[in-house]
Amino acid sequence: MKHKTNPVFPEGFLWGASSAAWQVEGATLEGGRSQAIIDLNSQTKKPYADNSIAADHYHHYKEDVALMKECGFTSYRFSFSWSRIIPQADRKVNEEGLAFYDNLINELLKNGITPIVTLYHYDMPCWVDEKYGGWHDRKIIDEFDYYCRVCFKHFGDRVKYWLSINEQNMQICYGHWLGVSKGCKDWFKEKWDINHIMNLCHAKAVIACHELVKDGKIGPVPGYVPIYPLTGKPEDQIAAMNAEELTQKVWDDLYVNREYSTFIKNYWKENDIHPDIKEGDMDLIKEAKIDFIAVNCYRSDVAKAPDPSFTQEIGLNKSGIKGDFTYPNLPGEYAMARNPYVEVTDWDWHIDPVSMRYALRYLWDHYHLPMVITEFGYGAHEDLDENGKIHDDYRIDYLREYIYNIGLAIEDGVEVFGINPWSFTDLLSTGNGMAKRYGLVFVNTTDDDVRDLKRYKKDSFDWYSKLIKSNGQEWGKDMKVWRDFENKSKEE
Ligand code: BGP
Repeated sequence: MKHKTNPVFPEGFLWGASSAAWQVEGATLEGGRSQAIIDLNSQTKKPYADNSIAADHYHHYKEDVALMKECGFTSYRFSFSWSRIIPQADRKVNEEGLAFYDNLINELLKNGITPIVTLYHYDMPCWVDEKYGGWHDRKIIDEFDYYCRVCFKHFGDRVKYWLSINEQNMQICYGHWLGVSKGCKDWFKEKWDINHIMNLCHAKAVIACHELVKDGKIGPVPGYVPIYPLTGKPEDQIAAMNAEELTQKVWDDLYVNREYSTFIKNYWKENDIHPDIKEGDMDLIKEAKIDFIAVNCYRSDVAKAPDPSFTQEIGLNKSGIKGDFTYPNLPGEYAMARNPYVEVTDWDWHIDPVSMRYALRYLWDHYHLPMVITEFGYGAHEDLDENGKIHDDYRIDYLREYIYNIGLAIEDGVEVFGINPWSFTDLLSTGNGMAKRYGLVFVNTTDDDVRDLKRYKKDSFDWYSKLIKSNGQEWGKDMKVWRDFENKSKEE
Protein backbone atom coordinates (compact mmCIF):
# COMPACT_ATOMS: atom_id res chain seq x y z
CA MET A 1 0.00 0.00 0.00
CA LYS A 2 1.24 3.49 -0.81
CA HIS A 3 1.31 6.03 2.05
CA LYS A 4 1.60 9.66 1.05
CA THR A 5 3.08 10.95 4.29
CA ASN A 6 5.59 9.70 6.84
CA PRO A 7 4.09 7.19 9.25
CA VAL A 8 2.44 8.38 12.44
CA PHE A 9 3.20 6.40 15.59
CA PRO A 10 0.32 6.00 18.04
CA GLU A 11 0.10 8.12 21.20
CA GLY A 12 1.75 6.32 24.10
CA PHE A 13 3.93 4.24 21.75
CA LEU A 14 6.71 2.58 23.77
CA TRP A 15 10.19 3.67 22.67
CA GLY A 16 13.08 1.87 24.37
CA ALA A 17 15.82 -0.69 23.95
CA SER A 18 16.58 -4.22 24.97
CA SER A 19 19.04 -6.40 26.91
CA ALA A 20 19.33 -9.77 28.68
CA ALA A 21 20.64 -10.49 32.17
CA TRP A 22 23.60 -12.74 31.33
CA GLN A 23 24.76 -10.42 28.54
CA VAL A 24 24.66 -7.15 30.45
CA GLU A 25 24.71 -7.59 34.23
CA GLY A 26 28.05 -9.18 35.10
CA ALA A 27 28.39 -9.76 38.89
CA THR A 28 27.63 -13.42 38.22
CA LEU A 29 28.73 -14.50 41.67
CA GLU A 30 27.65 -11.41 43.60
CA GLY A 31 24.45 -10.72 45.48
CA GLY A 32 23.82 -14.39 46.13
CA ARG A 33 23.53 -15.35 42.45
CA SER A 34 24.64 -18.86 41.55
CA GLN A 35 26.14 -19.90 38.24
CA ALA A 36 24.26 -20.50 35.06
CA ILE A 37 25.37 -22.88 32.32
CA ILE A 38 25.96 -19.99 29.97
CA ASP A 39 28.48 -18.48 32.46
CA LEU A 40 30.55 -21.64 32.23
CA ASN A 41 30.46 -21.53 28.44
CA SER A 42 31.50 -17.90 28.46
CA GLN A 43 34.45 -18.56 30.74
CA THR A 44 35.97 -21.45 28.92
CA LYS A 45 35.91 -20.57 25.30
CA LYS A 46 35.63 -17.92 22.72
CA PRO A 47 33.53 -16.94 20.81
CA TYR A 48 31.75 -16.59 24.15
CA ALA A 49 33.43 -13.85 26.11
CA ASP A 50 33.53 -13.98 29.89
CA ASN A 51 30.23 -12.72 31.28
CA SER A 52 31.36 -12.33 34.90
CA ILE A 53 31.75 -8.61 34.16
CA ALA A 54 29.94 -8.10 30.83
CA ALA A 55 28.77 -4.44 30.78
CA ASP A 56 28.72 -4.42 34.60
CA HIS A 57 25.13 -3.17 34.54
CA TYR A 58 24.70 -4.67 38.02
CA HIS A 59 26.87 -1.88 39.39
CA HIS A 60 25.98 0.78 36.78
CA TYR A 61 22.22 0.37 36.60
CA LYS A 62 21.44 3.85 38.00
CA GLU A 63 23.73 5.53 35.52
CA ASP A 64 22.29 3.38 32.72
CA VAL A 65 18.71 4.30 33.62
CA ALA A 66 19.70 7.99 33.79
CA LEU A 67 21.02 7.67 30.22
CA MET A 68 17.79 5.97 29.12
CA LYS A 69 15.87 8.87 30.59
CA GLU A 70 18.12 11.36 28.81
CA CYS A 71 17.48 9.52 25.55
CA GLY A 72 13.73 9.83 26.14
CA PHE A 73 12.92 6.14 26.70
CA THR A 74 9.44 5.11 27.68
CA SER A 75 10.24 1.38 27.88
CA TYR A 76 13.12 -0.97 28.65
CA ARG A 77 13.08 -4.67 27.88
CA PHE A 78 15.43 -6.79 30.03
CA SER A 79 15.48 -10.23 31.61
CA PHE A 80 15.62 -11.69 35.09
CA SER A 81 18.37 -14.14 35.90
CA TRP A 82 16.69 -17.26 37.33
CA SER A 83 19.81 -18.14 39.33
CA ARG A 84 19.89 -14.67 40.90
CA ILE A 85 16.34 -15.12 42.15
CA ILE A 86 16.48 -18.82 43.06
CA PRO A 87 20.16 -19.72 43.38
CA GLN A 88 19.88 -23.28 44.73
CA ALA A 89 17.82 -26.43 44.42
CA ASP A 90 16.27 -25.78 47.85
CA ARG A 91 14.00 -23.19 46.14
CA LYS A 92 14.91 -20.53 48.70
CA VAL A 93 14.28 -17.09 47.26
CA ASN A 94 17.35 -14.84 47.28
CA GLU A 95 16.32 -11.53 48.84
CA GLU A 96 19.39 -9.77 47.44
CA GLY A 97 18.42 -10.90 43.95
CA LEU A 98 14.90 -9.55 44.38
CA ALA A 99 16.36 -6.31 45.76
CA PHE A 100 18.53 -5.78 42.67
CA TYR A 101 15.54 -6.08 40.35
CA ASP A 102 13.35 -4.03 42.74
CA ASN A 103 15.88 -1.21 42.57
CA LEU A 104 16.14 -1.42 38.80
CA ILE A 105 12.36 -1.50 38.29
CA ASN A 106 11.75 1.32 40.77
CA GLU A 107 14.43 3.43 39.10
CA LEU A 108 12.82 2.82 35.69
CA LEU A 109 9.34 3.69 36.93
CA LYS A 110 10.59 6.81 38.70
CA ASN A 111 11.91 7.93 35.32
CA GLY A 112 8.72 7.15 33.42
CA ILE A 113 10.10 4.01 31.76
CA THR A 114 7.84 0.95 31.44
CA PRO A 115 9.62 -2.32 32.29
CA ILE A 116 9.13 -5.27 29.92
CA VAL A 117 10.58 -8.39 31.55
CA THR A 118 11.72 -11.66 29.96
CA LEU A 119 11.55 -14.58 32.38
CA TYR A 120 14.06 -16.78 30.59
CA HIS A 121 16.80 -15.67 28.21
CA TYR A 122 19.20 -18.60 27.66
CA ASP A 123 20.51 -18.69 31.26
CA MET A 124 19.68 -22.07 32.74
CA PRO A 125 20.86 -22.23 36.39
CA CYS A 126 23.53 -24.88 36.91
CA TRP A 127 21.49 -26.44 39.71
CA VAL A 128 18.57 -27.03 37.34
CA ASP A 129 20.95 -28.56 34.83
CA GLU A 130 22.57 -30.79 37.44
CA LYS A 131 19.29 -31.91 38.96
CA TYR A 132 17.25 -32.43 35.80
CA GLY A 133 19.69 -32.36 32.89
CA GLY A 134 18.30 -29.03 31.73
CA TRP A 135 15.15 -29.23 29.63
CA HIS A 136 15.29 -33.03 29.37
CA ASP A 137 13.22 -33.80 32.43
CA ARG A 138 9.57 -32.86 32.78
CA LYS A 139 10.25 -31.96 36.41
CA ILE A 140 11.70 -28.67 35.15
CA ILE A 141 8.12 -27.61 34.37
CA ASP A 142 7.29 -27.32 38.08
CA GLU A 143 10.58 -25.60 38.85
CA PHE A 144 9.97 -23.05 36.12
CA ASP A 145 6.38 -22.53 37.26
CA TYR A 146 7.62 -21.97 40.82
CA TYR A 147 10.21 -19.41 39.64
CA CYS A 148 7.67 -17.57 37.48
CA ARG A 149 5.18 -17.43 40.34
CA VAL A 150 7.82 -15.93 42.64
CA CYS A 151 8.44 -13.24 40.00
CA PHE A 152 4.77 -12.50 39.35
CA LYS A 153 3.93 -12.27 43.06
CA HIS A 154 6.87 -10.07 43.91
CA PHE A 155 7.06 -7.75 40.88
CA GLY A 156 3.53 -8.01 39.46
CA ASP A 157 2.38 -4.81 41.18
CA ARG A 158 4.86 -2.87 39.01
CA VAL A 159 5.64 -5.02 35.98
CA LYS A 160 2.67 -5.45 33.65
CA TYR A 161 4.40 -6.65 30.45
CA TRP A 162 5.96 -10.12 30.68
CA LEU A 163 7.73 -12.31 28.13
CA SER A 164 7.97 -16.07 28.65
CA ILE A 165 10.95 -17.71 26.89
CA ASN A 166 13.32 -15.85 24.57
CA GLU A 167 13.58 -17.37 21.09
CA GLN A 168 12.50 -20.90 21.89
CA ASN A 169 12.59 -21.58 18.15
CA MET A 170 16.25 -20.53 17.91
CA GLN A 171 17.12 -22.61 20.98
CA ILE A 172 15.76 -25.65 19.16
CA CYS A 173 17.05 -24.75 15.69
CA TYR A 174 20.53 -23.83 16.99
CA GLY A 175 20.52 -26.30 19.88
CA HIS A 176 24.21 -27.12 19.53
CA TRP A 177 25.20 -23.49 19.44
CA LEU A 178 23.12 -22.48 22.47
CA GLY A 179 23.92 -25.60 24.51
CA VAL A 180 20.36 -26.96 24.59
CA SER A 181 21.38 -30.20 22.91
CA LYS A 182 23.77 -31.09 25.75
CA GLY A 183 23.31 -34.72 26.77
CA CYS A 184 21.19 -35.68 23.74
CA LYS A 185 22.03 -38.84 21.84
CA ASP A 186 19.77 -38.12 18.89
CA TRP A 187 19.18 -34.40 18.72
CA PHE A 188 17.15 -34.65 15.49
CA LYS A 189 14.45 -36.52 17.39
CA GLU A 190 15.00 -35.52 21.01
CA LYS A 191 14.72 -31.80 20.27
CA TRP A 192 10.98 -32.24 19.83
CA ASP A 193 10.69 -33.67 23.38
CA ILE A 194 12.67 -30.73 24.71
CA ASN A 195 10.57 -28.34 22.66
CA HIS A 196 7.39 -29.85 24.09
CA ILE A 197 8.69 -29.37 27.64
CA MET A 198 9.51 -25.76 26.78
CA ASN A 199 6.00 -25.31 25.41
CA LEU A 200 4.61 -26.54 28.72
CA CYS A 201 6.89 -24.14 30.64
CA HIS A 202 5.70 -21.29 28.42
CA ALA A 203 2.08 -22.32 29.04
CA LYS A 204 2.61 -22.42 32.81
CA ALA A 205 4.07 -18.92 32.74
CA VAL A 206 1.12 -17.56 30.73
CA ILE A 207 -1.44 -19.13 33.05
CA ALA A 208 0.34 -17.99 36.23
CA CYS A 209 0.75 -14.44 34.92
CA HIS A 210 -2.98 -14.13 34.30
CA GLU A 211 -3.73 -15.62 37.69
CA LEU A 212 -1.32 -13.49 39.72
CA VAL A 213 -0.69 -10.18 37.94
CA LYS A 214 -3.58 -7.72 37.93
CA ASP A 215 -3.86 -6.33 34.37
CA GLY A 216 -0.75 -8.35 33.48
CA LYS A 217 -0.06 -9.16 29.84
CA ILE A 218 2.26 -11.87 28.60
CA GLY A 219 3.57 -13.12 25.27
CA PRO A 220 6.27 -15.33 23.76
CA VAL A 221 9.41 -13.95 22.03
CA PRO A 222 9.94 -15.76 18.73
CA GLY A 223 13.12 -15.02 16.83
CA TYR A 224 11.54 -14.18 13.49
CA VAL A 225 13.57 -14.29 10.28
CA PRO A 226 11.36 -13.65 7.24
CA ILE A 227 12.16 -16.07 4.44
CA TYR A 228 11.73 -15.26 0.76
CA PRO A 229 12.05 -17.71 -2.12
CA LEU A 230 15.31 -17.08 -4.02
CA THR A 231 13.52 -17.05 -7.38
CA GLY A 232 10.01 -17.30 -8.79
CA LYS A 233 10.51 -21.05 -9.25
CA PRO A 234 7.57 -22.85 -7.62
CA GLU A 235 9.99 -25.28 -5.93
CA ASP A 236 11.79 -22.36 -4.28
CA GLN A 237 8.48 -21.13 -2.89
CA ILE A 238 7.76 -24.51 -1.29
CA ALA A 239 11.31 -24.56 0.09
CA ALA A 240 10.72 -21.10 1.59
CA MET A 241 7.50 -22.36 3.16
CA ASN A 242 9.28 -25.43 4.58
CA ALA A 243 12.01 -23.25 6.04
CA GLU A 244 9.39 -20.91 7.46
CA GLU A 245 7.60 -23.84 9.13
CA LEU A 246 10.68 -25.56 10.51
CA THR A 247 12.40 -22.47 11.85
CA GLN A 248 9.48 -20.45 13.20
CA LYS A 249 5.89 -21.05 12.11
CA VAL A 250 5.62 -24.31 14.04
CA TRP A 251 6.33 -22.33 17.22
CA ASP A 252 4.13 -19.34 16.45
CA ASP A 253 1.20 -21.56 15.49
CA LEU A 254 1.51 -23.40 18.79
CA TYR A 255 1.60 -20.21 20.86
CA VAL A 256 -1.42 -18.71 19.14
CA ASN A 257 -3.58 -21.69 18.15
CA ARG A 258 -2.46 -23.67 21.19
CA GLU A 259 -2.23 -26.95 19.32
CA TYR A 260 0.39 -28.58 17.12
CA SER A 261 -0.18 -27.85 13.44
CA THR A 262 -0.98 -30.58 10.94
CA PHE A 263 2.32 -29.69 9.22
CA ILE A 264 4.46 -30.62 12.21
CA LYS A 265 2.40 -33.69 13.07
CA ASN A 266 2.91 -34.99 9.54
CA TYR A 267 6.61 -34.08 9.66
CA TRP A 268 6.98 -36.12 12.86
CA LYS A 269 5.13 -39.06 11.32
CA GLU A 270 7.28 -38.94 8.21
CA ASN A 271 10.49 -38.87 10.28
CA ASP A 272 9.45 -41.43 12.89
CA ILE A 273 9.48 -38.84 15.66
CA HIS A 274 7.21 -39.38 18.65
CA PRO A 275 7.42 -36.52 21.14
CA ASP A 276 6.36 -37.52 24.62
CA ILE A 277 3.00 -35.72 24.80
CA LYS A 278 1.19 -36.89 27.90
CA GLU A 279 -2.47 -36.78 28.72
CA GLY A 280 -3.43 -33.32 29.94
CA ASP A 281 -0.50 -31.57 28.24
CA MET A 282 -2.60 -30.19 25.42
CA ASP A 283 -5.28 -29.02 27.88
CA LEU A 284 -2.63 -26.99 29.66
CA ILE A 285 -1.38 -25.53 26.40
CA LYS A 286 -4.97 -24.76 25.36
CA GLU A 287 -5.46 -22.74 28.53
CA ALA A 288 -2.43 -20.52 27.85
CA LYS A 289 -3.91 -17.70 25.82
CA ILE A 290 -1.26 -15.11 25.05
CA ASP A 291 -1.95 -11.35 24.92
CA PHE A 292 0.62 -10.25 22.35
CA ILE A 293 3.65 -11.42 20.41
CA ALA A 294 7.09 -9.95 21.15
CA VAL A 295 9.09 -9.99 17.94
CA ASN A 296 12.86 -10.26 17.54
CA CYS A 297 13.71 -9.59 13.89
CA TYR A 298 17.18 -8.58 12.70
CA ARG A 299 17.43 -9.90 9.18
CA SER A 300 15.84 -11.94 6.42
CA ASP A 301 16.84 -15.16 4.66
CA VAL A 302 16.19 -16.65 1.26
CA ALA A 303 15.42 -20.28 0.53
CA LYS A 304 15.68 -22.44 -2.56
CA ALA A 305 14.91 -26.02 -3.46
CA PRO A 306 17.57 -28.26 -1.85
CA ASP A 307 20.01 -30.42 -3.80
CA PRO A 308 18.93 -34.00 -2.92
CA SER A 309 22.46 -35.39 -3.22
CA PHE A 310 24.03 -34.02 -0.01
CA THR A 311 23.28 -32.64 3.44
CA GLN A 312 24.87 -29.49 4.78
CA GLU A 313 23.98 -28.09 8.19
CA ILE A 314 23.97 -24.34 8.74
CA GLY A 315 27.36 -22.90 9.80
CA LEU A 316 27.01 -19.55 11.56
CA ASN A 317 29.64 -16.89 10.98
CA LYS A 318 31.59 -16.75 14.23
CA SER A 319 34.55 -14.74 12.99
CA GLY A 320 32.95 -11.47 11.95
CA ILE A 321 34.64 -11.77 8.57
CA LYS A 322 32.20 -11.49 5.68
CA GLY A 323 31.66 -14.73 3.78
CA ASP A 324 32.39 -17.02 6.73
CA PHE A 325 28.86 -18.45 6.71
CA THR A 326 27.68 -21.82 5.48
CA TYR A 327 24.18 -21.97 4.04
CA PRO A 328 22.30 -25.17 4.88
CA ASN A 329 21.14 -27.74 2.33
CA LEU A 330 18.58 -30.10 3.82
CA PRO A 331 17.22 -32.61 1.29
CA GLY A 332 13.45 -32.87 1.37
CA GLU A 333 13.21 -29.58 3.26
CA TYR A 334 15.05 -26.51 1.99
CA ALA A 335 18.37 -24.91 1.17
CA MET A 336 19.32 -21.33 1.93
CA ALA A 337 21.36 -18.81 -0.02
CA ARG A 338 22.79 -15.30 -0.08
CA ASN A 339 20.19 -12.74 -1.14
CA PRO A 340 21.81 -10.80 -4.01
CA TYR A 341 19.48 -7.82 -3.52
CA VAL A 342 20.57 -6.72 -0.04
CA GLU A 343 23.81 -5.99 1.81
CA VAL A 344 25.14 -8.08 4.71
CA THR A 345 26.83 -7.22 8.01
CA ASP A 346 30.32 -8.48 8.84
CA TRP A 347 28.58 -11.56 10.26
CA ASP A 348 26.70 -12.18 6.98
CA TRP A 349 23.32 -11.15 8.38
CA HIS A 350 21.18 -9.74 5.56
CA ILE A 351 20.43 -6.05 6.17
CA ASP A 352 16.86 -5.82 5.01
CA PRO A 353 14.62 -3.13 6.55
CA VAL A 354 11.73 -4.03 4.25
CA SER A 355 11.71 -7.50 5.83
CA MET A 356 10.57 -5.87 9.07
CA ARG A 357 7.44 -4.57 7.32
CA TYR A 358 7.00 -8.01 5.76
CA ALA A 359 7.44 -9.75 9.14
CA LEU A 360 4.88 -7.56 10.86
CA ARG A 361 2.35 -7.89 8.05
CA TYR A 362 2.88 -11.66 7.96
CA LEU A 363 2.47 -12.12 11.70
CA TRP A 364 -0.53 -9.81 11.83
CA ASP A 365 -2.24 -11.61 8.91
CA HIS A 366 -1.67 -15.01 10.51
CA TYR A 367 -2.28 -14.27 14.17
CA HIS A 368 -4.18 -10.97 14.61
CA LEU A 369 -2.40 -10.16 17.85
CA PRO A 370 -0.78 -6.88 18.92
CA MET A 371 3.00 -6.89 18.70
CA VAL A 372 5.92 -5.24 20.43
CA ILE A 373 9.36 -5.34 18.81
CA THR A 374 11.82 -6.61 21.40
CA GLU A 375 14.96 -6.97 19.30
CA PHE A 376 16.49 -5.68 16.07
CA GLY A 377 19.87 -4.04 15.75
CA TYR A 378 23.20 -3.73 14.03
CA GLY A 379 26.23 -5.66 15.30
CA ALA A 380 29.60 -4.09 14.45
CA HIS A 381 33.30 -4.05 15.35
CA GLU A 382 33.76 -0.74 17.19
CA ASP A 383 36.16 1.17 19.41
CA LEU A 384 36.48 4.78 20.53
CA ASP A 385 38.26 7.13 18.15
CA GLU A 386 40.96 9.55 19.29
CA ASN A 387 38.26 12.02 20.42
CA GLY A 388 36.42 9.42 22.48
CA LYS A 389 33.58 9.15 19.90
CA ILE A 390 31.80 6.42 17.98
CA HIS A 391 30.40 7.68 14.68
CA ASP A 392 28.05 4.81 13.93
CA ASP A 393 26.29 6.09 10.82
CA TYR A 394 25.74 2.51 9.65
CA ARG A 395 23.69 1.86 12.81
CA ILE A 396 21.71 5.08 12.35
CA ASP A 397 20.93 4.02 8.76
CA TYR A 398 19.89 0.56 9.93
CA LEU A 399 17.70 1.84 12.75
CA ARG A 400 16.16 4.61 10.67
CA GLU A 401 15.17 2.30 7.88
CA TYR A 402 13.94 -0.51 10.13
CA ILE A 403 11.90 1.85 12.28
CA TYR A 404 10.50 3.57 9.22
CA ASN A 405 9.33 0.19 7.97
CA ILE A 406 7.73 -0.54 11.34
CA GLY A 407 5.88 2.76 10.83
CA LEU A 408 4.81 1.67 7.35
CA ALA A 409 3.51 -1.62 8.76
CA ILE A 410 1.48 0.37 11.29
CA GLU A 411 0.09 2.45 8.42
CA ASP A 412 -0.68 -0.82 6.61
CA GLY A 413 -2.95 -1.69 9.54
CA VAL A 414 -0.71 -3.75 11.84
CA GLU A 415 -1.01 -3.21 15.60
CA VAL A 416 2.41 -2.52 17.14
CA PHE A 417 2.68 -0.90 20.56
CA GLY A 418 6.41 -0.39 20.99
CA ILE A 419 9.96 -0.92 19.79
CA ASN A 420 13.05 -1.94 21.73
CA PRO A 421 16.15 -2.26 19.56
CA TRP A 422 19.03 -4.44 20.70
CA SER A 423 20.76 -3.02 22.65
CA PHE A 424 20.94 -0.01 24.97
CA THR A 425 24.53 -0.26 26.16
CA ASP A 426 27.05 -2.50 24.49
CA LEU A 427 26.81 -5.97 25.96
CA LEU A 428 28.07 -9.44 25.21
CA SER A 429 26.90 -10.79 21.90
CA THR A 430 25.63 -14.37 22.13
CA GLY A 431 28.08 -15.45 19.48
CA ASN A 432 30.94 -12.98 19.71
CA GLY A 433 31.31 -11.36 23.11
CA MET A 434 32.26 -7.68 23.03
CA ALA A 435 33.75 -8.06 19.57
CA LYS A 436 30.26 -7.58 18.15
CA ARG A 437 28.67 -4.45 19.58
CA TYR A 438 25.06 -3.39 19.25
CA GLY A 439 24.70 -0.55 21.78
CA LEU A 440 23.50 3.03 21.48
CA VAL A 441 25.97 3.55 24.31
CA PHE A 442 29.57 2.35 24.09
CA VAL A 443 30.90 0.51 27.16
CA ASN A 444 34.64 0.81 27.50
CA THR A 445 35.64 -2.81 27.86
CA THR A 446 36.83 -5.53 25.47
CA ASP A 447 37.03 -9.32 25.53
CA ASP A 448 40.72 -9.14 26.46
CA ASP A 449 40.88 -6.04 28.63
CA VAL A 450 38.25 -4.97 31.17
CA ARG A 451 39.32 -1.26 30.88
CA ASP A 452 37.26 1.22 32.94
CA LEU A 453 33.72 0.28 31.79
CA LYS A 454 32.84 3.94 31.26
CA ARG A 455 29.77 4.78 29.16
CA TYR A 456 30.04 6.91 25.98
CA LYS A 457 27.01 7.94 23.94
CA LYS A 458 27.37 6.93 20.28
CA ASP A 459 25.98 9.12 17.47
CA SER A 460 23.06 6.70 17.23
CA PHE A 461 22.06 7.65 20.80
CA ASP A 462 21.51 11.28 19.77
CA TRP A 463 19.74 10.32 16.56
CA TYR A 464 17.38 7.91 18.37
CA SER A 465 16.73 10.46 21.11
CA LYS A 466 15.48 13.03 18.57
CA LEU A 467 13.26 10.44 16.93
CA ILE A 468 11.77 9.37 20.28
CA LYS A 469 11.19 12.91 21.48
CA SER A 470 9.28 13.74 18.28
CA ASN A 471 7.28 10.46 18.62
CA GLY A 472 8.71 9.27 15.32
CA GLN A 473 8.67 12.44 13.23
CA GLU A 474 12.32 13.59 13.13
CA TRP A 475 14.14 11.16 10.89
CA GLY A 476 17.34 13.16 10.38
CA LYS A 477 19.05 13.13 7.02
CA ASP A 478 17.30 11.86 3.87
CA MET A 479 16.08 8.36 4.18
CA LYS A 480 17.22 5.62 1.85
CA VAL A 481 13.99 3.72 2.44
CA TRP A 482 11.40 3.55 -0.25
CA ARG A 483 7.81 4.27 0.59
CA ASP A 484 6.27 2.48 -2.36
CA PHE A 485 7.19 0.59 -5.48
CA GLU A 486 7.20 3.79 -7.56
CA ASN A 487 10.07 5.35 -5.56
CA LYS A 488 12.00 2.10 -5.60
CA SER A 489 11.89 1.83 -9.37
CA LYS A 490 12.94 5.49 -9.74
CA GLU A 491 16.01 4.70 -7.61
CA GLU A 492 17.07 1.82 -9.83
C1 BGP B 1 19.11 -12.77 19.71
C2 BGP B 1 19.25 -12.99 21.19
C3 BGP B 1 20.06 -11.94 21.89
C4 BGP B 1 21.22 -11.38 21.10
C5 BGP B 1 20.90 -11.21 19.63
C6 BGP B 1 22.07 -10.89 18.74
O1 BGP B 1 18.84 -13.97 19.08
O2 BGP B 1 17.97 -13.00 21.78
O3 BGP B 1 20.42 -12.47 23.13
O4 BGP B 1 22.41 -11.95 21.40
O5 BGP B 1 20.26 -12.32 19.08
O6 BGP B 1 22.80 -12.06 18.45
P1 BGP B 1 24.38 -12.08 18.53
O7 BGP B 1 24.66 -11.57 19.89
O8 BGP B 1 24.82 -13.49 18.34
O9 BGP B 1 24.82 -11.19 17.45
